[in-house]
Amino acid sequence: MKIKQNTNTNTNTNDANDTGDANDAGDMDNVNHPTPNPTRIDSQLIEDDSDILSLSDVRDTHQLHKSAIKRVIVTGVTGQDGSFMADYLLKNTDCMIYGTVRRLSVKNYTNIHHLKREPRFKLINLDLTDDYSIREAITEIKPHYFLNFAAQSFVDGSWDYPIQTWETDATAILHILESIRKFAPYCRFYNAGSSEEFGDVIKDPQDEEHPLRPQSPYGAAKAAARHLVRVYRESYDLYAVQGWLFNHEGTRRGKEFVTRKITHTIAKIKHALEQDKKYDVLKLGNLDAQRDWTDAEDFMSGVWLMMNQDAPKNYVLASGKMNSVREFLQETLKCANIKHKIIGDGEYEKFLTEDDKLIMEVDPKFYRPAEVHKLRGDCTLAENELGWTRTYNFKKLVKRMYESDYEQLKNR
Ligand code: NAP
Ligand code: G4F
Repeated sequence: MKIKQNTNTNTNTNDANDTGDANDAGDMDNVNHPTPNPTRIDSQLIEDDSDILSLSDVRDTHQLHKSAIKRVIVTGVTGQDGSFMADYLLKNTDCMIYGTVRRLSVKNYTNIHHLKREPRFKLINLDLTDDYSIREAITEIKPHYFLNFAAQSFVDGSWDYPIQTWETDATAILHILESIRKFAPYCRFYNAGSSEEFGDVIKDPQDEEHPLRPQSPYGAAKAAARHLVRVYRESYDLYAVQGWLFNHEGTRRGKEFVTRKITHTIAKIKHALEQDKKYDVLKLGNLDAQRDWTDAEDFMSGVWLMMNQDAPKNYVLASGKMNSVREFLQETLKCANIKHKIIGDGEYEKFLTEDDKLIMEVDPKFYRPAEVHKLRGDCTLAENELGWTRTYNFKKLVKRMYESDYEQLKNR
C-alpha cells in the first residue's frame, strides 16, 4: 500500500423535496436581468484575457435586452464535462452560456476552441476558491441555471492536495449555495456528484439508496457537498441537485485518468511500432480495479433532464456494466490491432507484443492509499423517471477514444 506525503500547504439524500418551479416566469419577472448583448464581445478564445467578458460588460447590457433567453453558468468549461455541456446546450437549447475560467499562467482552451465564434457562448472569470468571484458572477449574470462541473476532479491527486480538494469540491459549494439563496433563489443549481461518494460499496450495483462510504479526500468532499445541497434544498426550497455520475470518458478526458492514459499511450506505441521507433512503455497501477465506464457526451442529456423536472431529485447516471482496467487495456490493444501476451501477476504483470516488446508494466507508484475496487451503477430510476438513455457501450467508447488519439498523433 502506497502512503502519500501531504505536499499541500495552501490551502442519502434523495428525498424529492418539492420546491415548486423556482424557475417560473413569476419568479424571474422580479429579477433585473442583465440580459447580455451577444454581439458585444466576440469570443476569440485566443487564450489571453481578451477572451474573457468582464462582469462590467455584463452589467452594461442590463438595459439593452429584455428577451426571455435563459442564462446558464457552466463552471469547469475547459474540462471534459463542462465543454461537452456547453456543446449540448448550444445544440439543444437557445440558452446563453457563460463558461467560467480561472487565471492560469498557461491557459488551456483546447476543449473549447471550437466555440470561439459562437455568439451564445461567453467566458467569465470565476475561481471556486474565491468566494467573491462566485458571488459576483451570480449577482451580475443572475443565471437561471448554475451547472457546477468545476472541481479538483482527480481522485489520486486528492491525497496530494487534500485541502485544495476540500476547498474546491466542498467549501466552494457552500459559497455557491449561499449566493444563490441570497441573490438568485430562482436559479436551478446542479453540482457534479460522483460514484466515488459510494466508495467502499456494500451492494452491487449501487443505486440512489446506497450509503455514502467515501474512500478518498475527493469522495469525502463530494459527499459533504451532497449534504450541503440537500440541506439548502430542504431549508430554502431551492432547486438544487447533485447527480451521482459514474465514470464517464471521452476524447476530451484528461490524460491522467486511466482510460485516456491508456488510449493515448497505446496510440503512441502503435505509431512507434509502425515506424520501428523507440517508445515509452505504459505504466499502470491497479489493473484489477473495475469501473462503470460510460461515454461522457451521453451523460449531458441526463444532467439537463435532471435540471428540468417539476421537483428536484438526485439520480444515478451509469451504464450498469463494469470492466476492469486490464480489460480496458485489452480492448484498446484490440482496436490498435496489437496482438499481445501477458506474463507475471500482481506487481510483476506485464503486457508484451507477440515478438516480446514490452507494452505495459505495473508501477506501484500508481497504487492509491485506499482503493475503490468496484463501482457499477444502477440507473433504473433515471431511465424510468427521466427517460434517459445512452448511445455508446464500452466497446464503442474505447474505439472512439483510441481512434481519436491515433488520428491526433498522426496529424502532428
Ligand atoms: P475535469 O476535466 O478535470 O475538469 C475540471 C474543471 O474544473 C476544469 O475546467 C478546471 O479548470 C476546473 N477547475 C478546477 N479547479 C477550479 C477552481 N478552483 N476554480 C474554477 N475552476 C476550477 O473534470 P470532468 O471529468 O469534466 O468532471 C466534471 C465534474 O464532474 C467534476 O466535478 C468531477 O469531480 C465530476 N465527476 C466526474 C466524473 C467523470 O467520470 N468524469 C464522474 C463523476 C463526477 P482548469 O482548466 O483551470 O484546470
Ligand atoms: O481513471 P481514474 O483516475 O478515475 P477514478 O479514480 O475512478 O475517478 C474518476 O471517476 C470518478 C467517478 O467514479 C470521478 F468522480 C472522478 O472525478 C474521476 O473522473 O482511475 C480509475 C481506476 C482506479 O481504480 C485507479 O486505481 O483506475 C485505476 N488505475 C490503475 N492504474 C489508474 C492507473 N488510475 C490512474 N489515474 N492512473 C493509472 O495509472
